[in-house]
Order: sequence, then C-alpha cells, then structure tokens
Amino acid sequence: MTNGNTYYLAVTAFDITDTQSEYSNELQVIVTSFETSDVNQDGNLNVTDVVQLVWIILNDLQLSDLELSLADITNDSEVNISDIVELVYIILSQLNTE
Ligand SMILES: [Ca+2]
Ligand SMILES: [Ca+2]
Repeated sequence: MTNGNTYYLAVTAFDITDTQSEYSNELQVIVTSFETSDVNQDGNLNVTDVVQLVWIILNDLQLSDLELSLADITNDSEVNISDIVELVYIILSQLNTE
C-alpha cells in the first residue's frame, strides 16, 4: 500500500458456529500518516492499521498489553469489529480536518 492512494475494503467474520456474517459496507480509505491508535506500531495511522486490526480479529490473535491498548480503540477491553469501525472513523475524520 502506498501513501496517497485510495483503497477499498470490506469486512466479514465467522461466529463460533462457523456462520459467516454479511460483508460490511465497503469502506473507502485513503492512505496517509497519523500517530494515534497505531495498531501495527509503524509510526503512522492509516489503512494498514485497519488491515492489522482485521487480521488480529479474524485470526483471534493473542495480544500483549501494549498491542491490546493500541488495538482496543473503544477502550472496552475487547478487540472486535467496533474497534475497526472506530479506527476507520478516526482516520476519515482526520482526513476531513486537513
Ligand atoms: Ca500504523
Ligand atoms: Ca474495543
């Protein structure tokens, strides 16, 4: 992924009975650089953090306290799709204030 490019993604998930959810609404994300909620700890807040968050959730990865604090955007001690939604909103809202 490259700074300044626009990417599209949609999210789906499986529950414990292996039922696949509907795909989320397609999200349009323009890659740019920010420094909060930096899930993949690369110094930038952008779509790669959204992708990392999706990867964490889909694979049910065990997170360190630091990773959990970065990935739990909503501060409810759980990493789930609500954190993805919040992260996307943060990215988009920062774009809109530039
Ligand atoms: Ca990042
Ligand atoms: Ca959360």
